[in-house]
Amino acid sequence: MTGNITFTMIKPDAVKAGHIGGILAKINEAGFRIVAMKLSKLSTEKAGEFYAVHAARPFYGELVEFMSSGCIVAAVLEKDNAVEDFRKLIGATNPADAAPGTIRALFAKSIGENAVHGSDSDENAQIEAAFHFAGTDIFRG
Ligand code: FUP
Repeated sequence: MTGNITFTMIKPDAVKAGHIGGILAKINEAGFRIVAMKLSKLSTEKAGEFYAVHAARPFYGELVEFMSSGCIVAAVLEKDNAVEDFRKLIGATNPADAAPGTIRALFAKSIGENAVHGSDSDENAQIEAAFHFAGTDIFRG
């Protein structure tokens, strides 16, 4: 079943702006099934661990501070070709470059506060889902 799930977070900017419902509606309309979901808040340690791959990048400190600045919604989504299809649905990292109608074009403020996370590979989808959810909290069809 690898390839059929992706991991997403609705980031603190979008949660604070009241976009949880709007973003979940786009996710459902695009044919993804929510198989795990929770409102959560990352500690700076957890945010740092999640984004460890970016530790050497100049924006890492701001990214960790932002991602631990408020609540997030973490979710696992199921669909054929989930990773690639979800990346299309969310649009480019910088909302200024995101295609019209994508989640980032509709809801994101800036490259740093860009409304949603989406896994970039099947391997990372598995790792990221396991980072946030116990296997027993994921309800795959
Ligand atoms: P994406 O996979 O589209 O989320 O983008 P990346 O993995 O390249 O970046 C992860 C997060 O780092 C982005 F969501 C926001 C942050 N970032 C910046 O703040 N500045 C940048 O120039 C690039 C990324």
